[in-house]
Amino acid sequence: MAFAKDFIWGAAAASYQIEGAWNEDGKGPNIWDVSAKYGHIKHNETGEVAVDHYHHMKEDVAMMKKLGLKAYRFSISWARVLPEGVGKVNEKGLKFYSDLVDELIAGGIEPLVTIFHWDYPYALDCRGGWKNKDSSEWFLEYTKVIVDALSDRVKYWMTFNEPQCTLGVGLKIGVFAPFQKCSTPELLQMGANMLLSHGKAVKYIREHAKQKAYISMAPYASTFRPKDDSQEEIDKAYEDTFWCNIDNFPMSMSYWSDPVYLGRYPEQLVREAGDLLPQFTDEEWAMISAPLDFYGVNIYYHAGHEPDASGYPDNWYQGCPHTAINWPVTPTTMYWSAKFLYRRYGLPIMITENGMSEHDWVCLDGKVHDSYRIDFTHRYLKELSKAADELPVIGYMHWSVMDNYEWAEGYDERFGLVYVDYRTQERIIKDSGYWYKNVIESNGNNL
Ligand code: GBH
Repeated sequence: MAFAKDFIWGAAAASYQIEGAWNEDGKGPNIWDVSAKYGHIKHNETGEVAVDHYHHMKEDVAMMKKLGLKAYRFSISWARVLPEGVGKVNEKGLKFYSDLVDELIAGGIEPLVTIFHWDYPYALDCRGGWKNKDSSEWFLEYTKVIVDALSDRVKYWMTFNEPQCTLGVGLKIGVFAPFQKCSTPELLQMGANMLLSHGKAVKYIREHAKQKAYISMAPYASTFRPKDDSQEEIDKAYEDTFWCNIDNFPMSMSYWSDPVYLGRYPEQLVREAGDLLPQFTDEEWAMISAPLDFYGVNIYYHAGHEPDASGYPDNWYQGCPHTAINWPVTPTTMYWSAKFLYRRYGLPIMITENGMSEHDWVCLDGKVHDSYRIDFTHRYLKELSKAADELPVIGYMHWSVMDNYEWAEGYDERFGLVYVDYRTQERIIKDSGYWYKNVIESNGNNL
């Protein structure tokens, strides 16, 4: 079992979850800034301060160096760069990311940029957000600004983080900002605008990046586990994994990935949506499905079917290990997700997120002994290593580099390799952080 010599070991975070400084240096408000505190989120917690990464950036990059990271995946706050979403550029905001990139490169850490990780500018939301027919042009304008400013140093670009959450969780079930419950025709229109945004961004990066760019999306995997090793069960799990119809499309994998990687909508959706399905011109399809360089994917746990006679879905059982946020520990999702995604889309896989939440605390000796996170990551990485023996896997980003704002869960759930005391902003590397450093140093050979 071996990972490639140039395997990219890293960790990830996202702007709204770590930066804070929500109204400083000219930043405009985003949809979380304006609504998180009004009863949608546990304890009404917000990212106004978060872990104040905006003011601790150098210290945080130094910490990443200490962890031995080879890469850091972060996202850019659209409204920090363009306070109104379009129009006037906020040079101070842009400089923050430029400085971050410089700091990373000086520390030997590869920057991986996520263009959009959920913090949509409020000014654009007021103009209808993704419903607006101009929304893909807005996304393009934003992409231009950051690509022009950073592509001399940034090689890796991911357009959307988990578009399933933007459309499904934010706009269908209304659990994430902007907390809306839109109709099916509206969701199809918004999804189409997001796909088109992806396409326009990819085209711009390809034509204007100042060096060769490596581009992907970063959806999450919801992969079913085959009941046994027979080809029949494997095929069944594969079909279920990519199932997409008029009910589940926002949260499905294939609604996003089939257009982008295969140049078509999933068949069942086409049948069921009929005339409701927004059409693209040939030119638009060409942009949406322009070849990408790898398949980025966030992997947490196996999807489960409806509970059977046992009372449990098939990703769970009585006494099943689960993390603090109540997600089952299912390491084989690493293997099966990589297998299925490679079978369908044929591109090298990069794990753009994987990790677990716990309610860690600082022990009497001043350290954070998170043995469960070590065991969790060890198990998942062994499955990834098994996949890497059978297909190209190019990198792994642990979620998260440090504890942060866990969206609707507020600050209760801790995902970091580094503990943060939210009262003092003190950072303490957890046992898992030191363990991960050893994994990186041995290129995974000690797993
Ligand atoms: C990611 O969300 C986010 O990118 C990140 O910002 C967040 O902090 C982190 O992970 C931890 O939550 O179809 O049954 O398999 C992950 C949220 C987890 C939601 C996996 C969908 C799969 C459901 N996703 N989940 S299933």
